[in-house]
Amino acid sequence: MSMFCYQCQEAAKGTGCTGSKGVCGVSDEVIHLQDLFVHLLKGLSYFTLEAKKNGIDYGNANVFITEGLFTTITNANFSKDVFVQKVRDAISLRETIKANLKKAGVQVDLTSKEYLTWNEQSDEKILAKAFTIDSKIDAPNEDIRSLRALTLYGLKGLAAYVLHAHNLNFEDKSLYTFIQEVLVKLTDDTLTVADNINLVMETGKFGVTAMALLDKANTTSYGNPEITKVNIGVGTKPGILISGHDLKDMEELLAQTDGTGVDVYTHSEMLPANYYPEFKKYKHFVGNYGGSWWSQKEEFTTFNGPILFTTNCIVPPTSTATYKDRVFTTGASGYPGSKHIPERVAGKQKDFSEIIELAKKCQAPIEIEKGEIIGGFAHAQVFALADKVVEAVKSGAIRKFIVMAGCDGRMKGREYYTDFAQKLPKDTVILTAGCAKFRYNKLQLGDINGIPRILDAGQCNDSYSLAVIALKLKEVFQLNDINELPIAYNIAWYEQKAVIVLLALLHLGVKNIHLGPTLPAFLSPNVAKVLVDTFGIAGITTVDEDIKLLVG
Ligand code: SF4
Ligand code: SF3
Repeated sequence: MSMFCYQCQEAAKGTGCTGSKGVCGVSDEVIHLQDLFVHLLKGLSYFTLEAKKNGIDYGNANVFITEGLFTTITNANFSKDVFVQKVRDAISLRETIKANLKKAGVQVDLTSKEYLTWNEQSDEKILAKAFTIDSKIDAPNEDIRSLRALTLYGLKGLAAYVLHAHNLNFEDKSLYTFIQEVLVKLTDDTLTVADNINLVMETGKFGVTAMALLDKANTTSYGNPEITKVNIGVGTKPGILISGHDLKDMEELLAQTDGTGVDVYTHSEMLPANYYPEFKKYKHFVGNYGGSWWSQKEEFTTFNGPILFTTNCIVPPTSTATYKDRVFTTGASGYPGSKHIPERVAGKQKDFSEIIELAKKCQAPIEIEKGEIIGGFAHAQVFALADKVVEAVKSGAIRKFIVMAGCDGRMKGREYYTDFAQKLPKDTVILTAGCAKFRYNKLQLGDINGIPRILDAGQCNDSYSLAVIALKLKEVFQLNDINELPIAYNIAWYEQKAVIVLLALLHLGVKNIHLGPTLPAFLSPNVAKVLVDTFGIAGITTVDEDIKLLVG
């Protein structure tokens, strides 16, 4: 069976990737293995929930299922061996929980559903089975299929945020249980279209909980992000470039490189690490190198030193890429041929010594740009400026805020976002989070009474901060509805973290979000219509038209 994947914005021809390779470079084997793995996670979730109900041991299923979903996010893990092993581990954990249930005399449903029972261990059998899975989320009704896709992809984004919080020892057990309940519900053919719409909305609700938890984990561990001028030039020492979203990895890399003569730079979604007080204390933390994820081929070449991926987005290096042997992965990320830094064992840090030793033998990075970018406008920092902001709105100095959070991507049409930012009237302020910002965060857009016209809250999960700011403004201006605020939404999406951010905003009651550069391929015409009719979701048109519509 041919692979089919339509989980990201790059889905081929706007419908889905088929054949032997996705547009992102993932192989059909990996896509099939991911589908088999998610299929088995549904069975594992079923038994885990039964065990929970009966107070029976379910091992590390909470973290295993959450981390498992995270590894299937676009551009996170390209390694066939990783997924073959994950399939094996899912089966073995499921069988252990089943045995525990049996021992305790609990009767469980052992129907013919094969994800509850399928049990093979050899690489060949696992791969052969993977190719029999229909990669479309299995349901004959196209609207149910579409809603299941929307839920599953949102759930993957949610799982990523829950795992980052877990890495910082912050947990909310109800989130693990919710993930498992949803996975089981995605197999329930008795659920109607209306039930599946509810499931989508519930996922948004738990998305808010997950982002709030991660916000608490990040700010408790590293302090509240503060206004920061981030250096985008280079130093004279060799460096390590750290990409992705995991701040625990950032912490341990900074601690282990301290005093070694090796500098640390952030790349893409790790840029906001520069805003945290706890990381700023390291003198060898030089700043940020390069732009967003898709420009990595050129930037990794000139960086000269090792690169550590803590999560997505990896672009497969070409066979002639000179930086290939300098790429390391850790956590949910993986790439065949790249060295993977194993998980931390209890009470110990991850061991980054191999990366540090390699860095010492490398040249310092080549300068590709100079100057500074400003960021750090998460909720606490914006609240500290609240008087100034409220005054600027009341006086009319700020006419409108435009939320331009989300993802960046390599599609040419995304130049739209640079043009849009540039052409916005000078009495507007952009609120951003996620890697979408790299389309405009180096433009000189000036400030309004000392308030920069681009306020970057942080990573994609820090979109939560933007929601907190909006709710605060609603309170200050004594409005009944968040939609009465002078805020418009023009969001860019690429992968599944943006899906959970979108569902979280819908749960908070935000209406009239514009979503681009294209609408998801997994929305059926009827589901798209529900989103348009209920929430006023729309696509993008031209820069001029959209500015007229959003700013007036
Ligand atoms: Fe295609 Fe996106 Fe799936 Fe990659 S993740 S195979 S680009 S739809
Ligand atoms: Fe970017 Fe991949 Fe989505 Fe965290 S790093 S936002 S695309």
